[in-house]
Amino acid sequence: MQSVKNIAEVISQFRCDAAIDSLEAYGSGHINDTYFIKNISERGSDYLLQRINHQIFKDVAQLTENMIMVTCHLKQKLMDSGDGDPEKEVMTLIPAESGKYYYKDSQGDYWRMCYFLKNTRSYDLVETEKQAFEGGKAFGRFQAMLSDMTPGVIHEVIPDFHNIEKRLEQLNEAIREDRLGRLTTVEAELETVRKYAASMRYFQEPAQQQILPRRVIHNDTKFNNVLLNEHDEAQCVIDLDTVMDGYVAFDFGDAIRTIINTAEEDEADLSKIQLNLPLFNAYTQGYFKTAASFITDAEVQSLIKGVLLLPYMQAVRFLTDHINGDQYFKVRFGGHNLQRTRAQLQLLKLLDANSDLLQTVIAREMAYQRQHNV
Ligand code: ADP
Ligand code: GN1
Ligand code: MG
Repeated sequence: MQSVKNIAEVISQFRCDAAIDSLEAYGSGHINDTYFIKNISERGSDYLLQRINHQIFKDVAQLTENMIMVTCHLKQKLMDSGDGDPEKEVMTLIPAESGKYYYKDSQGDYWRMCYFLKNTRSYDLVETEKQAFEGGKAFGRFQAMLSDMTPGVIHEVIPDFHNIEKRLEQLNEAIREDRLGRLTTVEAELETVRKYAASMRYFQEPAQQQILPRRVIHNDTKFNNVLLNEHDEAQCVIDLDTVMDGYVAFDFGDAIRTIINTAEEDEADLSKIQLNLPLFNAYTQGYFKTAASFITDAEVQSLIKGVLLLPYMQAVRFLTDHINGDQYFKVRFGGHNLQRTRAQLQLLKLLDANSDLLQTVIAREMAYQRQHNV
């Protein structure tokens, strides 16, 4: 945690009118540090300041360039269509005095600032079908608006981010090193990971790679990365650090991972992890409402594979980090990453057991959208 003095100094480096009333640590992300800056004046803007995790995002200039490219593209789309408010529906970065959209302080930490969108909120756990439906609409629309962006223009700021082969290699590397001697305590989890490995290769297969278009996607569609307004309507997709090329099923799967689960991502009591099917139906409906305009049949077929892959990949990443000594994800207690791993593997088992049913819902909702010609 930074000192408030240091943060005030950082804030002064950005071109904003913030007369600070209060400053509070904000959000529940696992990577960056986020602070909410409340303006003294009710009419003035509030801001969000973020310390970028430079260990993970090694090239902050490229990371920022990605964000600018994506937010400009989205704002332009809204302006062209006249359908929406670019200020409210797309995040806006604030330039620093240097003109760059980030600032490096004397300690070598990187910071960025954006407008805080008033009267919005995000949810770690989805509460209602309306929220799920609106979340689906938001992420589907986000993909739709980026679907004409040329893949390849966005920097790959974290290489092989959703490449399961590489993630399993990283796990094997951690196992070989076993720096902290944790291996003997994770045998059951490793067995489950190995059992599913072969079935998780769908997006690695040349046959799929030929028919599935690479697109600019969000890559971190946890439900708390969409802001809903005071009426729980979709307003803005946030947390654009990981926007990179990938398959649309990754975003669908990662969203479902957090929406369908009745418990938190790190639930210790595995019996509390259940599938909330009405929320799945609602998200899928909302998603196709906005994604039907661009998504191909092959992509629709692949969505269920994303639903299984993303909790699996997340479990592999949490387990790797646990074995490595918790170097990547923030942890709140010893064994946190292992607890997260167990929760994700439990979720995966339930999703796998119900995958035919989920596939039926996907096909039904897509057919409905096509019939109603949207
Ligand atoms: P992290 O990488 O830590 O997840 P986020 O960019 O998702 O960081 O921000 C953390 C939280 O701050 C979000 O879940 C959301 O509640 C809130 N937030 C982020 N950006 C904005 C914004 N522009 N306006 C209002 N709230 C925001
Ligand atoms: C991290 O920062 P946050 O919490 O939005 C991670 C995602 C994971 C997620 C799991 C850059 O996202 O990939 O899915 O935790 N971000 C990065 O909750 O690794
Ligand atoms: Mg976030």
